[in-house]
Amino acid sequence: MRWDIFCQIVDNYGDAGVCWRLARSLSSLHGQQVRIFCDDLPTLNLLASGSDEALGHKIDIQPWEASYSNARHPVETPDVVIEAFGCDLPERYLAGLFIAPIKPIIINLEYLSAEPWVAEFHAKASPQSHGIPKYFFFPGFQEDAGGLLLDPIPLEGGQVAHLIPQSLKSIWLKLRPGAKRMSVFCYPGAPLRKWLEDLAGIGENVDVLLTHGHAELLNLYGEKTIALPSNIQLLSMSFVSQDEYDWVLSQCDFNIVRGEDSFIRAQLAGKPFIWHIYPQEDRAHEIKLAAFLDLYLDNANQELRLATIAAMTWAMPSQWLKSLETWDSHSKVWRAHILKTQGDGGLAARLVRFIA
Ligand code: TRH
Repeated sequence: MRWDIFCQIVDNYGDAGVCWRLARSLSSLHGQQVRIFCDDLPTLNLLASGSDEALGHKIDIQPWEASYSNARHPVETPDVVIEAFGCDLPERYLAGLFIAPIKPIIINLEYLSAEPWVAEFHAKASPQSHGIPKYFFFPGFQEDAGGLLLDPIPLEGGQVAHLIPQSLKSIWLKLRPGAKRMSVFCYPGAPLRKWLEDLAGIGENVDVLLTHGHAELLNLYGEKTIALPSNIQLLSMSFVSQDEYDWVLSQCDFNIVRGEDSFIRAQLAGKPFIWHIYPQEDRAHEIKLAAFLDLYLDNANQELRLATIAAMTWAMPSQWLKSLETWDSHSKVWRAHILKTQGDGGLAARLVRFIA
């Protein structure tokens, strides 16, 4: 089937990251024909770069405007149109669909949430005045929700430790044997400086991998640069491919992630993590975080519950790092749980089945 994915980039990398990961899955795992219309090609190409060549050719990346039909090139009517994160389809593209002999199905792909109400709204029709069938599709953890976008499922860290990506070889040589290893991918509002200073106070050797742009966040190269004792080594990474980022997450003892896609990747890495959830004015993000922790800590003991909730609400590491080992084993149980509940192929597979 032919799929048109509309990807409107609000900010950051997630919109492009999720759309590219979905396109990869539909194309490589489900043999679908995929076209992406995006209003910020440099960001999408950044996320697409690093994926294997063959795939890059199979997925047709187009600028947003290319979706407007014109005299010379009427729209090739797809079978499915995805409005990623509820973006609005261009009027001129829709007009092309109105005259199309065979109408596609429109899918409004929503943001991921662990909140229980998601399953109620999932797969519900959204009647449109133009008569083209449209449905809500809610990603989610619950059985009767739209599932999680997991593809490609990364191998467990231990199995790939020796496969150091070329782009990371120079950094990996600087890592200290026996030192704990952490990666950081958070929003500017995180109390990162205070957090690292508190971590330093614990006295352990920790190598901290700062993902792209976080060294600047810490003003590492500016005047008031952060002065940390030598037991903390800060290493600044460039932006790596999605699969290389998966590898980094799998090789760390602890990860700080954010948004939506890295949030899922951290869980698949089977390692303890902080989810720096995308802050929303009405503090709705706090309810989203609590809903996830209810699922994530469902069968956790009191010590781990308190440690994880403290960490995820930015309590300083000295208050919870002692529970890291317990948390690590819990993370592996949670990874297995995710893979089991998404054993049907997760979001991409459920989408294909929903359309069939
Ligand atoms: O970049 P984000 O903060 O994206 C956010 C969220 O999607 C949020 O839901 C949305 O509302 C907001 O954008 C507008 O975080 P996220 O979702 O983790 O996306 C980051 C993507 O970048 C993910 O696909 C992983 C990828 N990535 C790399 O490929 N290489 C890297 O080096 C890093 C650090 C990330």
